[in-house]
Amino acid sequence: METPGLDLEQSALSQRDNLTTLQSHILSGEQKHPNATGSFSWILSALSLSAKVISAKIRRARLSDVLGAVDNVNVQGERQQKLDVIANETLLRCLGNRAGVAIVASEENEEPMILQRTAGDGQRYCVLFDPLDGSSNIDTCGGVGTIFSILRHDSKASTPEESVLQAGARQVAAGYILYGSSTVFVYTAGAGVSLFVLDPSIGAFLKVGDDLKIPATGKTYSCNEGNRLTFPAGYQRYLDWAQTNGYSSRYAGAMVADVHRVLLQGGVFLYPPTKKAPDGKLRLMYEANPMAMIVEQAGGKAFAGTQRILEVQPKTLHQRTSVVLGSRDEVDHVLKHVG
Ligand code: P6P
Repeated sequence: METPGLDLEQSALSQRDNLTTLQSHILSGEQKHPNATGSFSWILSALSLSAKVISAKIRRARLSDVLGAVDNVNVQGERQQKLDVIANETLLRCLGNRAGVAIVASEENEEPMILQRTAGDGQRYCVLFDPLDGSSNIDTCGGVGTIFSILRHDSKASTPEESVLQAGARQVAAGYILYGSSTVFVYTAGAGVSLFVLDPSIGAFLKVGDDLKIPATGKTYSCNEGNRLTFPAGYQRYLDWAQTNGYSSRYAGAMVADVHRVLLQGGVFLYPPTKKAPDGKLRLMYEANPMAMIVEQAGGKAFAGTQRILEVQPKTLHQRTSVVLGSRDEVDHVLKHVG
C-alpha cells in the first residue's frame, strides 16, 4: 500500500487496521528471502531495542541528571553530551552480541570496531551509526535522533576501515529514529520506506506507514541561514530565488528532525559548504548516505554539490560532505542555481 505524502490523519491506526509491529514486519520481510540466515533481522531487532532504551533515557534525562556535557571531546572535536555517551554505549551493547555484525562504526569512535572475526558464516554486516544526532538540542527538548547505515561486510578487506568504506549505493538498509514529540523508527531495506511509532504503553514500535513518498514539491527550505554569507554564490542565489517565490524556512538544527519533516511534508534540506566547513559539515557515511537512501527510496533526490550522494566513493570513515536533499522538484530548483 503506497502512502503518498503520508497524511498523518490517515496514518493514525484505525480500529480495523492490522496491528503490525516492527518485529513482525522484520520477520515477514525475512520470510520473503528463503535463504535468509536471520542475521539481518537480528540487527534490526538490536536497533529497535537500542531505540527503546535511548528513548526512555532521553524522556527522563532531566530527572536522572544526564543532561549536559561530559569532560570529553569526541573524534569530531565536539563536546560530548552525557547522552551521546549513553546512546553510543547502548548501541554497542545491543549490537555487540548479534552474530551477524562483523564491524560497527560510530561517529563517537575514531576507528571502526571489529565485533566478530569468524569469517564466512552467512550474511555478515557492518553497522554504522550516529548514536545521537543533534544532541545539543537535548537540554532544550529539541528533536534528536539516531541514524544508521547497514552494509555487507567485505571479508576480503584487509582492514575494518576498508570494509566499511563503500559508496552509499551499496547500503543494504538505512534508517533513523527520531526522539521527538513521539519516537518514530523510519527505515528502508531497498523496497520502500516504512514508518513505525513507539507505543510506550506496550513497548512496541507499531507500523503507521508503508512505502512513504515525499511530495514532489514543497515550498519550504531548511538550512542554517546564519552561515548564508559564506555559502558559495549559487546557494545564495537559490535562497534569493526561494525568498522571492514565497518559500517558508524551517530549521530544527538536527538533521533527523529536519529530514523527517521533509519526508512527510516535502521541501528541501540543505547544508552547503561554508567557510568553517568547506567540504560541508555533515558526515557522509552515517548521516548523508543513510538519509540519501531513505529520501531516494521515497522518490526524492539527494546530492552533494552536483553529485548524487549515493555515488560518492568514501575515502575516510568520518569524512564530511555538503547535502541537498528532499522533494524531487525542490532539489532541482537548488541544483539549477548551484550546478
Ligand atoms: P549547525 C547536528 O550537530 C548536526 O550534525 C546535524 O544534525 C544538523 O543538521 C547540523 O549538524 C546542524 O549544524 O551548524 O546548523 O548547528
